[in-house]
Amino acid sequence: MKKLDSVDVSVARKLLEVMMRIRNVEEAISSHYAEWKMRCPTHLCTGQEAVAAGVCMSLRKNDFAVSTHRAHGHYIAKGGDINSLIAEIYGKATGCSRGKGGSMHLVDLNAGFMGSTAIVGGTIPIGVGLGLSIKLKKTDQVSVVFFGDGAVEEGVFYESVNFAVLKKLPVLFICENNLYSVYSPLSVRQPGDRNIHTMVEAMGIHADFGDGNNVWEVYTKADYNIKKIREGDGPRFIEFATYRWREHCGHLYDNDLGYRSEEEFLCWKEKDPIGTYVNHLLAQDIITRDTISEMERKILSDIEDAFNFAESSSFPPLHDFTTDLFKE
Ligand SMILES: Cc1ncc(C[n+]2csc(CCOP(=O)(O)OP(=O)(O)O)c2C)c(N)n1
Repeated sequence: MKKLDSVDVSVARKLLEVMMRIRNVEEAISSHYAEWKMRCPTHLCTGQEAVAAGVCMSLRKNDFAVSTHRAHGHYIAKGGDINSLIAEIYGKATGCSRGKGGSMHLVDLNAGFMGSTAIVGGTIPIGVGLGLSIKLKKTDQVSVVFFGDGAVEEGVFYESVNFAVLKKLPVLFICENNLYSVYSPLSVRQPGDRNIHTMVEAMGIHADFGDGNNVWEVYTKADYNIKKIREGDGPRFIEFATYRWREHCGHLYDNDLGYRSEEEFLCWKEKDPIGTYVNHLLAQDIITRDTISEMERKILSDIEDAFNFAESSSFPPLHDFTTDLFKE
């Protein structure tokens, strides 16, 4: 990391705070999950916090973001309210989708978080449509689309990128390459000599690649690309290499299934985006252990409040069953 000025120092600390918030929320979901009060599937992003935190740091509230089945981190980093998140996972009416969506279907218009979906690739054209709406309204907003490496295997990805390039839309495509689509590694899904960002670059979009476990690298790359998009330079694509720690879907670990080796897992755990960043910040005197503990105390207290809020909220009334549809 370059020598930081005071603005950068506040960004550096905020990046840590956001990553810690995401990690602790996910850990709390994991520890409560077996109580069977959260009755929807959850896809935790533990290990992938740096992409969400780094990309969203340069976004404004009125910028748009859409995400996938693994959406908690993006929702939190975009400024989504954690009371609404936990209530949503509990299926309560106070949830961000009024308890009707669950973990995979988060929407929070106040935070510019325009939706996430269980359909792999499903929100990519929605993010591009939001980009078209920005272009038509002639504002300098940006629409960010988060998706995994698996979504690059959906036809809609190519149609969407092509349309965004053709119309020069203000869209930032962020591919979180965590190597797996459920239990299938990239090696059984794509030719070995291919890498995603160079393949995508061939479609005429600016494409870049970075270490998705290095939050400062994510932030600087995203910040640069977001600035270019705001200047009217058209869409951009960044692939970030990262790794999910927990099972594909659920609150546990699934290495025992044998689809990935313990060595590989441990090697990526060593690259923990939070642990490595904390060491770096401490070594550079950018933060003290006391400040980190203080941050953690506040985050844990917010999370406790969020779980109490979810527990004490009501389920949506039955007569709400047919509201909030596209066509009523
Ligand atoms: C269109 C579609 N096909 C298949 C699935 C089943 N499915 C759910 S998650 C997933 C893996 C997606 O992998 P990736 O996009 O890399 O995201 P990750 O889970 O690794 O974050 C698949 C195949 C689905 N939900 N939708």
